[in-house]
Amino acid sequence: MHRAHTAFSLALSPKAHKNFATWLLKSTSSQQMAKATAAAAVRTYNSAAAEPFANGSTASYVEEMYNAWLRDPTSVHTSWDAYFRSNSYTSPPNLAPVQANTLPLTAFNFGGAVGGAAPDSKTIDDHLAVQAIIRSYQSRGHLASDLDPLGILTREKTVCKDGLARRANEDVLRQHSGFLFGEQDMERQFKLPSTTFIGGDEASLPLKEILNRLENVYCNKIGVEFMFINSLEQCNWIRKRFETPGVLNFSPEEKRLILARLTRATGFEAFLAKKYSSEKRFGLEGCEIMIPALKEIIDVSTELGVESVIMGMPHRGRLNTLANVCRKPLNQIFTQFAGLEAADDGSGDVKYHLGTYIERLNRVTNKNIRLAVVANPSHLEAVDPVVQGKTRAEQFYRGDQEGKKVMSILIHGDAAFCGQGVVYETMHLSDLPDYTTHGTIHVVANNQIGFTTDPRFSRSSPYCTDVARVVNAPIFHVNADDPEAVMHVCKVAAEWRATFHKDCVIDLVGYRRNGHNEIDEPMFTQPLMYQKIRKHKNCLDLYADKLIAEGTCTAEEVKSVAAKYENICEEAFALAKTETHVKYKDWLDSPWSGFFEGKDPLKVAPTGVKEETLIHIGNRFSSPPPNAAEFVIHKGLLRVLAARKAMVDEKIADWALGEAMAFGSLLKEGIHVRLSGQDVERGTFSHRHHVLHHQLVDKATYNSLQHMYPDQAPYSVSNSSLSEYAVLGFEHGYSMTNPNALVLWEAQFGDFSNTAQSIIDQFISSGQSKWVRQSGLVMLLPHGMEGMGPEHSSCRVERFLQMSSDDPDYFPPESDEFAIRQLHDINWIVANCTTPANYYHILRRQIALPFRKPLILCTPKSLLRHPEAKSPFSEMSEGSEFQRIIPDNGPAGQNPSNVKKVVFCTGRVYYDLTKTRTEKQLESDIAIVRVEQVSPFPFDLVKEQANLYKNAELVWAQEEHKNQGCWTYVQPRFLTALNHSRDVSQSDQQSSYSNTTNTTDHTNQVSATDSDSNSELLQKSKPWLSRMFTKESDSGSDPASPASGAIGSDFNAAKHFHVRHDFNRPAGVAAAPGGRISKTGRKISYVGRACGASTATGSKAMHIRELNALLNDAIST
Ligand SMILES: Cc1ncc(C[n+]2csc(CCOP(=O)(O)OP(=O)(O)O)c2C)c(N)n1
Ligand SMILES: [Mg+2]
Repeated sequence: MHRAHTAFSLALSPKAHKNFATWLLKSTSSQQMAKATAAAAVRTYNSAAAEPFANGSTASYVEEMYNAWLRDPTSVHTSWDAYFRSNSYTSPPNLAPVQANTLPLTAFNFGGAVGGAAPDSKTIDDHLAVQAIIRSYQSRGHLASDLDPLGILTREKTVCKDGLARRANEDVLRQHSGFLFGEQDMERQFKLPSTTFIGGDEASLPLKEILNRLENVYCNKIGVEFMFINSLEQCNWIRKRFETPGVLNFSPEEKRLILARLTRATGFEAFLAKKYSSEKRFGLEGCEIMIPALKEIIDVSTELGVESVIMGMPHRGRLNTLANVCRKPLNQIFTQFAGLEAADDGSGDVKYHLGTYIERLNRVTNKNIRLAVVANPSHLEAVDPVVQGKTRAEQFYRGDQEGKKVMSILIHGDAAFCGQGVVYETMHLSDLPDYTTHGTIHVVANNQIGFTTDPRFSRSSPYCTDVARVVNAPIFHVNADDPEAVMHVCKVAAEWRATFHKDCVIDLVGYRRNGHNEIDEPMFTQPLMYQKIRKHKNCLDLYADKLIAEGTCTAEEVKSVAAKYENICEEAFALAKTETHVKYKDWLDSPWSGFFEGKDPLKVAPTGVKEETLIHIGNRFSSPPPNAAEFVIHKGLLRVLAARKAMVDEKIADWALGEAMAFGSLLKEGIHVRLSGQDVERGTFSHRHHVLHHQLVDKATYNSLQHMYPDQAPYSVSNSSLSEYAVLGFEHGYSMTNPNALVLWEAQFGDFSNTAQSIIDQFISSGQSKWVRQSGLVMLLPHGMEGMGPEHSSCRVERFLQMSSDDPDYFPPESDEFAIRQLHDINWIVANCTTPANYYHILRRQIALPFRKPLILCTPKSLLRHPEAKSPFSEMSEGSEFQRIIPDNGPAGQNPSNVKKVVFCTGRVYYDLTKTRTEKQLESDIAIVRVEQVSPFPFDLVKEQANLYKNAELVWAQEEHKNQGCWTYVQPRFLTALNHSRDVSQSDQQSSYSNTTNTTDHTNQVSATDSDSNSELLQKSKPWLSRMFTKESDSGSDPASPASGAIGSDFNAAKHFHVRHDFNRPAGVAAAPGGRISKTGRKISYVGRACGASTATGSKAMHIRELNALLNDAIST
């Protein structure tokens, strides 16, 4: 039905009508054709043509069909039968009687093979059927293609009426499966429609040949899914690439190259299996063709202009990719197996997660290429958006606006590709103007299993790749045991990307020869599949046999290529043995060449700027576009701009202005600023308004921050797709590329960041520790309980704080460099600013630091418009800086000895507290101190404040519940700050978020306890554990460690925890005996809500009651 309907639809437009006639007529003389098309053209202008439905010859033909069908449904072709049955056809009033000026089909003077007469209905039916069959193959041929190397899913061929066995079955051909053609029709010539290229130079072919060619193209080792693509041009492009005769012919040189690459891929796994038989490596066996496949994609892309490829991939085949695609030195890879300690900072990661970056000559294209594999966590697919962000950033910095020079390749497992939602979320970034990377090639290493689970139980979609259909990406399924088919698909994929700059997917259907890892037993769960696998020859052997049989190479050559590679491996293996340490820096995926060199690692550049700069930015930010007369701005926004201008004139800034000052001044200094997130252009709370929209012209916008200075850096602010996971991952990736950029992601409300939790846990908080990779990404998280109910109240700051790596029990040495050393040592910064000026400074400090740390910033909602939450320009101009703590500057601060109570707090509750204090007239009795930078904890300033108010009671007041907010983080740190001591109850381990250590993976550490040598290893990798079992008298100072350490020239923090600990110990302060100092000094108590399960109450009245209670409690003496 669909086919017939399509044919019919084609008849509707004059052009389509021509097409229709063209394919129907086998050999019409040009004159006849001209007559027919002229008639069609005339029809365009007659009254009938104005009808929205068909007319003319086709219409009358359809009507004839319809009438015949009404009389006897079996008298018409099954396609017409189905069509009319579907009620899709309604006879329009103008169809009968036939208009006098229309041309019935019989007016065509058929010539050539059809005898120069009007075609009979069988001829037409047969042509329609052939076209429908061609279309069926194109649309659904993949359903019957021979994709499974194990043959488990491969369907048997069926014998057609003509006696030939074919794969295309009912699923493919539907109503045409038992089509009317018999053997007698097989030699009949059929005109080929313009939507097929199987004919090559031939305009018509015998039916038998048509079917054979279609079988070969669509139901062989490649299954192409593309007919859902809405663009006819793209569909035709793909048809041409697969249907043109001879596309799968490879030259002997090409074949030998494939064989050589496959030999390396296979040899690498075999070598590792031989040398490290009990190690997990997540080998590629069963899908080794992925390596030549990636190389082919890179070769073709390089040939087409790509200079840099950024890859993201999971565990499977990762080492092989590093070795044979990136050409990472084999000895560096083998060193990872040796369980060596690291020579540099960081806790490291397991070998099959590490990234790399390599620049090398592509020998095939003779062009230089950069290859990066982005380090990834165990969380499958989490790296996808990170890779995209990094790619986008690299394109941006190279001015590669169309993605011609930089591209990304994402490699997936079959189970993860369909199972993980972030794949879908990432796909949806693919065509967004500010997020597109102009086409990603996705490669699925489809081994038809996920750990122990069959696809039958892990997905509801027919293919693991169906998610890609949503973005109209063509999907090329291919049997991984057919190297030439795979190479062809890869070539097409690379050309597709270069032509259309859209995503596409290669589904390499292979198998997994071993268990999930090399130690797993797959027969427990997939016995039948593995019986087959055990008998199945590997791809290399199959291909070598084929090439030998056809005479492309000899058995000796095959052997010698393999032996040569094994030699290379042996040499690298010997070299690896001489290594004593691994270096994490060798595994860095985003080196920042030049950034660290020549920098004083303890120097922060000033963050205040000249007042005239602030005024200039303020004036620009509050002005309409230069063509204001034509640009119609919303009246409400004119008021916003006017209010901004008034503030600038008064030299004060509210939140939005403070932010604009930070952005504008950085842009002036050549720092690219990129802000992304849901609705960030306006701002969720309608306070930002960076993009002004012309009220009468679509897409006419003005962004003043892009027009501050003629030579400024680019500013980009982008409303994102409604995804946190992918977008935060993307921005993290973006921030990895260039340290000289301020990249910010804003959550709509802070709580929504939890849907990006894997990015936060796996990348942002632990990335430097695991992968020596730094990022200065800023997360803006609206936070604060304002009676809006439990949602939207909390960014769950307690979780971020719990992941902060500063030691609660350790007071670092006090010096002028206290703050910067703390920042250097921690994994990220968590802050909650109460003033626009401090917000401005902390943003600028991100760039002023000589290193990069992620910044987690609780941002306000009501403070955006709070009359007191404003800062004078003097707090942002030269000489001013970020205040980690804002002391009480009122009567209490001026007369500290009279103060009875000091209330420490953070965030917006400060304004409630001061209001209550004023109401109660306790300004001299109670000091309120704001902790603006919560982590790393300002031990030094807290101590200073506590000393200032010697006689006062100390409390921490927070609006969040006791088990939430900052209390659990600040409490032990307050005790340490107040008593300058270490806690007794903790063992000696310094906090560190990344919970793996150095080079040895966790499993090995656990099993290591079995042997003496291994327990030594354990002691090395977990010194705190061994210390727990030493006598107290042994655990004093470590004579080998310096009493105080200077940061080395390369500014790596001391590499091992015990060294770091001693390095941090204040000079002259001896370690406490056994680390046991009891805390008997001052205390801090908690004021606020009790513990709670939800972040806030749903009742506004209750919220106010609770808030008042805590304010009363805090502000009382
Ligand atoms: C988000 C996430 N959930 C669960 C796991 C645990 N896990 C590791 S590998 C794996 C199976 C992956 O299967 P597939 O994607 O097909 O890749 P394959 O291992 O078969 O190459 C699972 C469930 C994980 N790593 N990440
Ligand atoms: Mg799998």
